[in-house]
Amino acid sequence: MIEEAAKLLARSRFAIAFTGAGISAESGVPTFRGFNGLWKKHRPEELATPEAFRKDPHLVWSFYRWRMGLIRNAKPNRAHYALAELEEMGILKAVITQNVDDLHREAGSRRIIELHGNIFRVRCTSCSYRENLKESGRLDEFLEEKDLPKCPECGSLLRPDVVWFGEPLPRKTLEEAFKLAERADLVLVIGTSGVVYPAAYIPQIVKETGGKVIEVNPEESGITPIADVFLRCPAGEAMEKLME
Ligand code: BV8
Ligand code: ZN
Repeated sequence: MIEEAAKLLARSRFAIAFTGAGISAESGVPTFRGFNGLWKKHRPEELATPEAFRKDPHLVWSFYRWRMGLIRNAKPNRAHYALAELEEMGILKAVITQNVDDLHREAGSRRIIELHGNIFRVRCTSCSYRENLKESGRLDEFLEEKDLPKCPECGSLLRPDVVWFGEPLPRKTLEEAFKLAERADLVLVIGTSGVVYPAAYIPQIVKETGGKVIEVNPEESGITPIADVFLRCPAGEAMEKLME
């Protein structure tokens, strides 16, 4: 199977990657399913919503501060680095990710489409203020804070700059991702359960426009039925073998 996947990759003219929480599992970042009950008995789907934030912003902010703390200590793994290398080699044209953990950027990928935002960016609930806490160097102080973070421009409540369940994805980002999927003749799908929409349309668009689908996942997923090659193994191991 690996040989077949390697052949498809070598023959591709416009390959893209589509990644989910599973690619960061080996970096120690729990997947959404991995979280269940992990954080004070809450399920992420309950917390990653505008309703939860309206009802109890303290609870949602402590969930995101806890996750930011966890993710900032995580390092990219072999799978992230392999995608950055494939981009270097001119084989991979872009990484479209559902993840908010910044690990593709840390691994050196350049063309990254973050469909669901980035956990290190915050934005104001009223004005257009946005801040990337890693770039502004305010991440530590932000994580130590216990109070609700306020906008330095207008004093309103700040929120994580991620897309919550029930919220639309940024139109421009989604359009760019769909255009890449239409152009792609191959999509490398790594570590996603393929149940979250509209992100999960990406591999389907590649398939419908005549492209090939290679999936890397230790379990079957919503994408497996359309996969041309299904590598049933963890991302790090599969990507290492693919790069040999
Ligand atoms: C939208 C950012 C419409 C936040 C995320 C009913 C009510 C309300 C909405 C809906 C509904 N039914 C459907 C919907 C739509 C909903 C949706 O799809 N829900 C699902 C749950 C059914 N979608 C939305 O709400 C989207 N918005 O539809 O808006 C709209 C339009 C106009 C106007 C108004 C509204 C927004 C979805 C974005 C949600 N935000 N993240 C944050 O991170 O805090 S999504 C979040 O969950 C993650 O980003 C991830 O993408 C997703 C799933 O989490 P996981 O399952 O953990 O991760 P993943 O799916 O990647 O699965 C892990 C996989 O890895 C597994 O398969 C596992 O086997 C594998 N794995 C494990 N270890 C490894 C591995 N693979 C490789 N190697 C390993 N080592
Ligand atoms: Zn503001």
